[in-house]
Amino acid sequence: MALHTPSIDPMITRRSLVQSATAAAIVSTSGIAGGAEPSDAASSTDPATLMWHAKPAGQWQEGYPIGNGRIAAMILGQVKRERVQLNEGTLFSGGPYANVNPDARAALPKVRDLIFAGRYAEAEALAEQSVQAKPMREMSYQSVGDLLLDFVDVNETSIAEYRRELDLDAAIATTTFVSDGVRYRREAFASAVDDVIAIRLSADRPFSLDCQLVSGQRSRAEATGDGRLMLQGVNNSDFGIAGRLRFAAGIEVLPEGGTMTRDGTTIRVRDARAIVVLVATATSFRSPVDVGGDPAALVVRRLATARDKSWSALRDAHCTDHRRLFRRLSIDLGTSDAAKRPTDQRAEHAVDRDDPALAALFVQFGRYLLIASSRGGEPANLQGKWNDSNRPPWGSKYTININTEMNYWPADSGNLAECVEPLTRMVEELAISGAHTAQTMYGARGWVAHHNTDLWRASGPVDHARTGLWPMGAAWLSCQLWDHWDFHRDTAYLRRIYPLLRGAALFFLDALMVDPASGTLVTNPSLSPENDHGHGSTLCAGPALDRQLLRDLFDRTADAAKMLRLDAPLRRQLIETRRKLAPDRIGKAGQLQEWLLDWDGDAIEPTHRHTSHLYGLYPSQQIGLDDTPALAAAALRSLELRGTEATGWALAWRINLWARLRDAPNAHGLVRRLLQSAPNPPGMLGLQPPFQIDCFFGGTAGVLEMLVQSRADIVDLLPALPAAWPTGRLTGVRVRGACTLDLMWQDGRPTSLVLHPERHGQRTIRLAGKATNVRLSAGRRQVIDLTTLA
Ligand code: FUC
Repeated sequence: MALHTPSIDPMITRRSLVQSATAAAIVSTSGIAGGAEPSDAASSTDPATLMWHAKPAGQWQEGYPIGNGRIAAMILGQVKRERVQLNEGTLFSGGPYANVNPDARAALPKVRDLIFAGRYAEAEALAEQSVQAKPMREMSYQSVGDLLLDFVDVNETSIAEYRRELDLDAAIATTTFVSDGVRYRREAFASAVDDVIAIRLSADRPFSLDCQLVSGQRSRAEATGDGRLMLQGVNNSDFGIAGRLRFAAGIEVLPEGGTMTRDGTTIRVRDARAIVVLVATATSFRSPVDVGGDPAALVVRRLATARDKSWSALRDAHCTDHRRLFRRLSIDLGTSDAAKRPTDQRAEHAVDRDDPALAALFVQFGRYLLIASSRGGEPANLQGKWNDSNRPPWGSKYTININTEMNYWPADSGNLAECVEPLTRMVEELAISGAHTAQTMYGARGWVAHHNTDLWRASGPVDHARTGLWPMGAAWLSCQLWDHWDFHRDTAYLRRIYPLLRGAALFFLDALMVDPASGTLVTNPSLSPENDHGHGSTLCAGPALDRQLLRDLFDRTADAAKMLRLDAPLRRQLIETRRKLAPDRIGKAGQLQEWLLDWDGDAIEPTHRHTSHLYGLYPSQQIGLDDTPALAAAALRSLELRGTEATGWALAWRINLWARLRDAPNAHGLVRRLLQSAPNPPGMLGLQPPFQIDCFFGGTAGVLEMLVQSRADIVDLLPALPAAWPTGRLTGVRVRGACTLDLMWQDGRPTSLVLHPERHGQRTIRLAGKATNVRLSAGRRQVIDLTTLA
């Protein structure tokens, strides 16, 4: 991709590209009823938003994920039997339940005493027995099943010109190949407008197809009309919690030409010119306490509405809807020859070959995934919305000691505010369950959540005490929502989340303990996720993460109360309590202490994947080079001690941490490692199961954080720009304080900066130690004079 010169409006070239692509798509696609020849109309003209592979997915993880935020599918691109694996965001095991252990409240004082006495292993044994939730495991996210498309005439031994593409800008997955001289083409997308997955199969000669719906769930498929199948079932029970959800998946097969018959539950189409297959799925889930919906009726209604539209109408509505979000941000970090290769080959060499465009593609892929997995339904879970197993790793649910929050790190900087709504709603529901847990388990007001939750918003401490007995989930989630507010400064949203912040804070006013050794207020029992401090357990009192989270939580709750003119006495109490928390401490290795005591050197795993004690540096802004240089230097030392070997999400976190330390070489080194080694869904990156989605989101946030940072009303330009991206362009990135900006740079220096403020106010723009102040008027585009920063 060519870089635009600074004098050209960056949006102009982009817009004309986009218009010609859309026009081409409209001209060459036709309705369900009309004939259509295979064409290249779906191919994006912009390699900056195109992933492609020269071979089918070997394993499920290498498929292309599509989703409308609520339902999703993995497209494997296989030639003879195409497997389209289906997901519905609310298909979890179990039913409404709460998981508080009735013995917990009585056992907690003893556990606390043992921890204060330094008898950590005993505390852990007792907690394991008497405090951990019942059941000790949560419910897990499930697969609906597979749509199997068997191409009767395709000869697997004669395949040529194979190519599959995921066009991130159109949100369409395409597979094309030639078999025995016949050219096949398949397109698939998940429409948020029509709430269906839509697939169109075509060839340049009449072809035949067998079509089935299969599922590993307790279910039955039946034919419900010509070309119609409906699969209905009940979800699995898990860990003693009965399956109470009903679900349905329906397909509608619409051939153009040829004949259609049925053989049991197999639909057979012969000699069609093209075939459209529509898929809808739903469950009876209405809320964590209501499973009374009618999934079959929903499926029938969605299919009936979609089938009345032409293919091009479905497709155009989908593309327009997706692009409304996707096109808000564009990124160009320069290009190289490597960019011409298939995406998997680029990823394989991400560390040893210069490929700046791959990092830009990664950002757009992260944004694509968020749109596809977090709109209108459940938040993006541990695998986003893509899971082909009924016993997935960690239940493919919500791990809230880092992973779920990380999923939302790029939502605001990536200009996708709508995608946060499912998270906000989940936190609102979790606060209801969490109030029950706070009361019955701790005898405390407010609400509490531990390190995981699921569709049913379970809030007790699950799994083992050494990973699960961490009472900070509500605090972290609430701070994440506050940050969303800070990017937009919308008072209605602040009013909405204030009760969540307030409830999370109230819990700690009741549950904090005085540490007998230091006299400070601490959490107890807790742990620094999921790190064993080397004194018999992970359990401890007052780890750094908890204290940092509490400072944020108390500050933000007090600030919100002030802005909303509410709860003056509570505000004072929060400010008072905050003062009694222990400060961050620097240990004997010059590191930021992970625990209250200087145990970092004793930890069983010194290079542990979690960098919990660096929360204060990122995502929080308590620690920074400008305001707390000594703590920032200690955080840097901790980061060095943690090393560079880590799982995907842990690398992604470290990219953000190095970016906050304005260390471009280290941040960039980890970007390249992440591009090469993160687990995939899309075959973009080397395979490394188990698959988790978080690293794509954390990595996307990290690249953006290297280019622009914001804090209160300060914007830092190119704080960690690596030498490998000397010239580039970023448009539509959002900064805190309700503003987006377009930035161009050349030879490592900004050449153009345009702000698009949504509110009046003062803003400080900084570049490498220089600063300029600008006054902004809401709705008035402002070109910034960069000479003052030269
Ligand atoms: C936390 C991490 C694991 C994994 C799991 C889902 O427990 O420590 O690495 O990401 O969540």
